[in-house]
Amino acid sequence: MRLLGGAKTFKNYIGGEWVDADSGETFESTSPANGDMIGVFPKSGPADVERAVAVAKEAYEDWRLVPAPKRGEILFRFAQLLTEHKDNLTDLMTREMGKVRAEAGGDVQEAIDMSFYMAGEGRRMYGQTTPSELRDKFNMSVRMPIGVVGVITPWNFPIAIPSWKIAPALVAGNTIVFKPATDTPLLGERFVELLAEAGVPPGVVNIVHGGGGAVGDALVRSPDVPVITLTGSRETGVAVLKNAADGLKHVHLELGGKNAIIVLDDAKLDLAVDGIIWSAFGTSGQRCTAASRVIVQRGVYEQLKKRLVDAVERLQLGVGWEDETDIGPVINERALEKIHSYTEIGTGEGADLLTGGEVAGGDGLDKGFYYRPTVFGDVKPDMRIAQEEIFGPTTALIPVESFDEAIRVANGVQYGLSSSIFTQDVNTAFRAIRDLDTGITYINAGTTGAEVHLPFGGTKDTGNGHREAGQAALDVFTEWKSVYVDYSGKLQRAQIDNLDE
Ligand code: UN1
Repeated sequence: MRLLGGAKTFKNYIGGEWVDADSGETFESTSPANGDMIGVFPKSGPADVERAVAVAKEAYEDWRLVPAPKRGEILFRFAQLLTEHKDNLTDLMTREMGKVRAEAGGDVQEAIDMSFYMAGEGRRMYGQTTPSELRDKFNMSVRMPIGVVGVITPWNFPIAIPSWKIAPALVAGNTIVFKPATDTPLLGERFVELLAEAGVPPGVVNIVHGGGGAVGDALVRSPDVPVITLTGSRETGVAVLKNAADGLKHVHLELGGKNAIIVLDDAKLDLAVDGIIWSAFGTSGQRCTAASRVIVQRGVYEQLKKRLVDAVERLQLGVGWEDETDIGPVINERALEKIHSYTEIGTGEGADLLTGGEVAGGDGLDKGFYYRPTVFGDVKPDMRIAQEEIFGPTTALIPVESFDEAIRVANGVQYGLSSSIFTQDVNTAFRAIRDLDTGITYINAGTTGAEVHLPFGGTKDTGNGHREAGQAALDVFTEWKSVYVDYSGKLQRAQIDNLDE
């Protein structure tokens, strides 16, 4: 096993072997916290993808026949290995991705939970048995694997999200070509190393490093990859869907969010402030589920604004591996520029910049990409900062008069991932559950914190109708087969020969 420290050169893993990119080209991974070099990785292209897809296709012929409980046992061992390596992976994540230690540990834990959960699916993967309309006939449905799955993952949950896709795909009997984000290749590589150590046979999981344009696109267009699963931006999702259309592929997309927390006049304000801080600024706001809007009923608006700004100004920016740090860096310079451009947009639109709004420097922060947690007040629902995904530590306070207006504003965006409401009234809470048009709703908690055994995903432009996590994930990675067994010994025609019964 490779150890961290010093710049090491890493490879693709194809057919059970560690290999360079066909072109011999490389790219570097550096820490967003302080610029340290993390490693050098193969800059792969279509030829590498083709090779990986070919071995994955071949490996599929055996893997699909391995009993699902046995496939599950390998995932169980993988979950145990993740547990053993949790500290090490957590530390690496604070360096390669930048999130703070507690959150990095949560990211790894999410993968442990998902792997144990999907290991159990190896002994469930329930189908249906139903009565037949004819005598001496037996009906059932079973889940069948599909083939090679192209897995394209983002950098913000570099261990958790690969597990959301790879664990269910594997237990169902598919094989994998995995392209991790170029900002977090080492975490992707460690993930695959541990899967191999857990006993995944050669060719069943392959990793090909490189950019979306070269590697991702080749996967999406490959005729031998019937399933693509992507977590990324709306723009990438639309391009993937278009490029996969000619192949009539199964495409699972988990895209953006513009998630809102509603705070009503009867809310417990300190609890709401805690929920907002956690959901808006955790992972430096770089979650699809981040709360980038806070919709506040007029009666508590001034009070909430004051308490929130006070709390935000106490947050400590720094490197993720120091215990006193509350907020780590954002992922790279491009992100920093995008986030700052939204501060300018918000100010230009006439929103009230209450705190933050600048790149943070001093105390060694200049070596990384740090942005001060930013809160805008008096934001109008149609302003760009209240409509577009920023993916950074910026949130917008939107005052409203009533519950109905709050729901209208919350739903008035193109995305529909997560939502939350703070209220003490149980009737109001249930109305919100009914009326908020999102895939996930929290009552008296922020917009983040999904657990692995319930469906994860969203409505509208957040995706294309699929869900990951829980049993719903199996729908992405399996095809239903309906089976009819006629043991009457004669021809019995459905819809025709049962009419006399
Ligand atoms: C994401 O941001 O893409 O509920 C995933 C949450 C985490 C997962 C977020 N458990 O925020």
